Amino acid sequence: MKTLTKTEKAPANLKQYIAGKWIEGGSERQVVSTNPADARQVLAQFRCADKNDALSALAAASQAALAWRNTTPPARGRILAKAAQIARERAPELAALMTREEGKILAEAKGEMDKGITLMEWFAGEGLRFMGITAPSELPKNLLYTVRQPLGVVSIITPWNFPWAIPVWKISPALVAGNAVVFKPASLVPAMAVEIVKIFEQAGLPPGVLNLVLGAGSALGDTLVEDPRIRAVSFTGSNSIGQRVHGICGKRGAKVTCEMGGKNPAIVWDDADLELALGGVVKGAFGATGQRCTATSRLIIHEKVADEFQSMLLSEMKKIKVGDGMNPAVGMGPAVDAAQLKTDLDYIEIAKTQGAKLVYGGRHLQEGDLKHGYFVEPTLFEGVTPSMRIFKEEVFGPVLSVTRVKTFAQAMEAANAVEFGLTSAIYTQDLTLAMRFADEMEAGMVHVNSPTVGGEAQVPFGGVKRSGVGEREMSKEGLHFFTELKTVFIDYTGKRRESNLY
Ligand code: UN1
Repeated sequence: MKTLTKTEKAPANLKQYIAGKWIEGGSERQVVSTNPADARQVLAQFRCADKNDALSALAAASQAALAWRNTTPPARGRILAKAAQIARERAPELAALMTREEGKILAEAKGEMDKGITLMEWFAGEGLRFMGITAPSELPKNLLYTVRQPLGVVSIITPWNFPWAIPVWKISPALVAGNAVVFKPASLVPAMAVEIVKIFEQAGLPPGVLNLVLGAGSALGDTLVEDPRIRAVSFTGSNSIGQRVHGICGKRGAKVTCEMGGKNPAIVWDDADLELALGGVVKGAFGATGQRCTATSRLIIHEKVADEFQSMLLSEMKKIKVGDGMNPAVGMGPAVDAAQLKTDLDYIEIAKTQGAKLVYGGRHLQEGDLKHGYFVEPTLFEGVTPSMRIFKEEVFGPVLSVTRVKTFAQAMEAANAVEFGLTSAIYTQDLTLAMRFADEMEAGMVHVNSPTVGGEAQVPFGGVKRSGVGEREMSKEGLHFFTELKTVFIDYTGKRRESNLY
């Protein structure tokens, strides 16, 4: 353990939240979380939860679920509305915490706070729209209707790259639907997770309805996926883990949604407004240091505008100042940790070895104070072909590869030539091409003249192919995932029926 200098704030000592109590984790393992922009800054530390803690959290959730399911959806929605209000008041402070803990620049952290708050508000409103249908019956004097009911206990497993918005967009629908939650965030962002739970606690959520376990997925994950009390698992993270989670849930018949990787293309066509495309591609590729599953990682460009666009891109990339995201002049923050930095640098080497041409960037930045963080340059490769790993595999870093094409058919073939299918973009003024793209693109989300990133509370978010399995997130679909649908038949004839048609 390092000694603190006088000016340094002592790192927060984080706890688990089980059955409404903040308790020390039972594992011997201690995790220390540091600022990725300057790893000398220790932000927080915690003793990990062990399997027994996960089981206690499940027991607490099972117990609390009984009373919680009998509260009304509007009442549950009001707790979410209150949480949204608290979050809005605390947004500036929480955005700063997010930047220190995850590394994204402050403007992006503020954007993420806003997005999560909107999601809370939207799901709060869903408490008043918790509707089924009524349907006509084949039989006279029969009422047919559907009702949505809570599942019971659900587990929510979240990544580090959106430490506020992703937990919020899973926890909010789970709660308003009447479920009790065990929440396991990524170990790299524990402080943000604790703040999320505190907000719900302060908003009046009863003890046991939301439980937090902090610790490694390798130690807790199996319990939080396999335990028969868990009726649904909502996971966002890597493909390897997602496939495992999906397999286990499938076997035991639990609901599951896994939101996984992406290798999202942006097509820039010869008639595109190149300035508009430039803004979108830069934001999509280098925003959040490329650490989002919606990042633009493949630029597929018409050869006629390729030289011009590439030189525009280059001069824009040179302007991106890399550094500590708390500095307002900085345009791109660090990789989240040493392992992600290594992955970025490894992929840059692989791309070179496989014959892609490095046009810009590619270096680990270590000048001056940067050496204390995990900084890599925004990076551009050209001459990338669909057989190269840099074309096919998710890097999760600020690395963009360029592929030139001559025809729209070639562009579509390249765009769809990967195993992922999360999101996509096309820049064109041609309505026919835009519509063909919307039809033919194998992705859960399609953008025309806007970047691949982002999503809105009221519409579904998620992907096809290896990017996702299970229900979409956000919107009604995101809420419905956390419910069981029941069909009710009420016969009010009041006398014996001679025959039943069905
Ligand atoms: C966004 O692009 O704003 O992990 C959301 C991710 C996605 C969320 C992206 N689940 O990057």
